[in-house]
Amino acid sequence: MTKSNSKYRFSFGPWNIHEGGDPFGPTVRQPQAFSEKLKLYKKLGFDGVQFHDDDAVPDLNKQSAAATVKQATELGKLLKDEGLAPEFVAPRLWEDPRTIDGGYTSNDPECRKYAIERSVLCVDIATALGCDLIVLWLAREGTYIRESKNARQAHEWLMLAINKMLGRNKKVRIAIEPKPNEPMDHAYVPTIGHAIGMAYASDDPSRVGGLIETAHAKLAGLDPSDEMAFALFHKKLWSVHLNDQNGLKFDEDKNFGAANLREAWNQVRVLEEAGYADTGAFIGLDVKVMRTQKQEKNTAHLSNSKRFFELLVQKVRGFDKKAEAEFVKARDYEGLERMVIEHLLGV
Ligand code: XUL
Ligand code: MN
Repeated sequence: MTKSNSKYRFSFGPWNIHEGGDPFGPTVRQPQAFSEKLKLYKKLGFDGVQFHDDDAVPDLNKQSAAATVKQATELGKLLKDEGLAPEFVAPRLWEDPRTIDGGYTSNDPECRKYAIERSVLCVDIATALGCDLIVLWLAREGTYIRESKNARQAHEWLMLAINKMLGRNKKVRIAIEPKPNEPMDHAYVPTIGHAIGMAYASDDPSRVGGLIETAHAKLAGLDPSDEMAFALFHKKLWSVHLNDQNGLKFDEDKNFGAANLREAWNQVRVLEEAGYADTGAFIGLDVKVMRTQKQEKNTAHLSNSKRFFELLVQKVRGFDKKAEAEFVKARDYEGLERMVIEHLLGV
């Protein structure tokens, strides 16, 4: 159980401050340099920076591994000077021409080789940054049509890639970020149950866990708080991407709590009950500002989502636990629901 004075630490990725381009229209805001974005973290109340490998080292495909590691080491020092922690590094395996058909599960052995090499380099980047967590969002590891890949074989290839990363540095942990679809029709490892199944089959189950994104769980038709509880039961919830999602459509990355406040409350409730704040893991956000937002207010989604989370923490801590237990004992769930809704409405 999280203590009443436990403090949460917050993180986001530089891609969360973006220019508003979508598949149907161009960008609508000016890009901001990474160095400018870094200055915003503390101002907005965030202590952790989430990275893709090429957020940390933009030219990594064009230079030697040694130059990449050197650049990452320098960035690690800069972060330290700013009082920021690198939360995780994620290999970006979905933009290169060699990953058109996926990386680890591509049918082309040369492409699979590239994906593994890049992932091993990602481990080196994380190490140089002073960070022990790799996040794996398996973007294109899946299919547009079932017949294009052998799914059983694909899981062997996924396992091979995970084991290669585990072998590269014995201190590194891997958190799989499951998502059921988009950009693929069906992605492999669509839920946290699948991810944890992979963890136990790996060379070192103690170093493979998960990151749960609210929107991804909802796209799988699942309740995000139960997904989190499942991972917490296995002691494998190593980060979260809190956001929200309005039904089954594209991955919206809406503000935390903005589509379904009660589901957000339940996510906070599960994290509080499990003592998440005291594990030292971050509350990561993966939120997109609305395309309509003007340049000068392009970080409102970050401060707002953080605020909604903190207000819900207060709500969870202020809930009458004794009355809750009495309703449960009496099996009066109508009464319990009324108390929850009134509490959320501030009645
Ligand atoms: C994609 C997604 C990614 C991961 C990091 O839907 O959520 O941004 O969080 O690679
Ligand atoms: Mn995410």
